[in-house]
Amino acid sequence: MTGGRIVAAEVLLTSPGRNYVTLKITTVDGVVGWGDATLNGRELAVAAYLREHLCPQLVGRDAARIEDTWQYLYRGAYWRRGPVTMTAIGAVDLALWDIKGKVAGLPVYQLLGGAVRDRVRAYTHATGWEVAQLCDAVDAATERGFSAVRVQSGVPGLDTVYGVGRGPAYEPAGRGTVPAEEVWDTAAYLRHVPGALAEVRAHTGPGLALLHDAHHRLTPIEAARLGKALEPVDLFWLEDVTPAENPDVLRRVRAHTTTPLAIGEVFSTLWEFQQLITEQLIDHARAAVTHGGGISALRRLAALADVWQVKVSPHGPSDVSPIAMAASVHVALATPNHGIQEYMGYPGQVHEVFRHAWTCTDGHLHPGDTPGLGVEVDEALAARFPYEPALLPVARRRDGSMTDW
Ligand code: KDG
Ligand code: MG
Repeated sequence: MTGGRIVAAEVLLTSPGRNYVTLKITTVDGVVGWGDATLNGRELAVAAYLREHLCPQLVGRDAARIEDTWQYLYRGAYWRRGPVTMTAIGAVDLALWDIKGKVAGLPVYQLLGGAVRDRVRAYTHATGWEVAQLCDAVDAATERGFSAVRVQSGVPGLDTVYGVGRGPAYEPAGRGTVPAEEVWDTAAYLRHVPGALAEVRAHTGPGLALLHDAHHRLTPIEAARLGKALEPVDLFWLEDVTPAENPDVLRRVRAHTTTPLAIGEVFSTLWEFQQLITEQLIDHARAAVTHGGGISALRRLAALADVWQVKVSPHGPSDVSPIAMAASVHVALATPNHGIQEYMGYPGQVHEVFRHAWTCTDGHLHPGDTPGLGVEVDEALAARFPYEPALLPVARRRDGSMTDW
């Protein structure tokens, strides 16, 4: 049995604490595969792309032909690449791998060659307006067993800072149809962050892996300066230190600092990574398994990265649904050059809507041994949480001009 032809492809929207877009593919044999199609703040665009364009093309196709379907959808659109297109293709890819695993009676990681490690190291987030509060958050993460923690600090004079929340967890997307506006001041950030992270390092001692996300805000020379200033902190990585639209500029950053660099959560394809990997301008490729085109695409990325001693360390905030988290962890378990998996955790009743076999214990993830991806969606419960428009913030400099959020 291969799973047979696809007889239905449907899109579900749900918001059990935050918005998710889910693809459900059903085969003639009654096997159901689940894919994640969530693109934070642009959910309806992907839902429409799937409903209007891909779902009709999926019906009647052989569910077993995963790679052929990927190629068909990628090359077939003519308008290739881009986050909406690639997230939609990623959702289809995940659902088809789920079906293949269920048909084979095997967890997806077994189909990918089997485990190359016993468990997948994860990092989580710690956030604090003041250093003392940040240190408390780091301690709380290590008490939960995490050996790697992303640290985001408040900046004096700024009321909003990327990664630093007002509640216990930081959820950047705000409800409504118009984005919140934040004020950003790079000079204030650069003055404060090296000292704040040095205090965190002094608090933790040398053993803990500390990560920091600059979230695309710096110019190349500012990025170089920050990387250099943070060298004594011995970061595991400095993330999205500058917008990577011009890969060449990473050469300048690299020339000035040995702080490891991680980039790529907003990338959609292998080609955006190509130069960064082949010139070893980054240490960790951060593609999300869905936004980057699915398991099939992430495996190709890992194969390319492995040649250049670059690790694949996928994006995993709460906007990557538990279905995508499952897929990411299956790939991680079976991929030699996997680095670390981001695990922010989930708000509300997400774990009840998406019942998952994967576990997060002592700072490590495991996909479980349920056939397929190991996630089932409780559709009745999902329907009780209707989609609500929500958007990521935008950012302006102190003079009112737009900058990168
Ligand atoms: O939707 C945007 C978030 O996914 C992003 O801001 C989170 O940068 C992020 C991270 O590293 O988790
Ligand atoms: Mg990030």
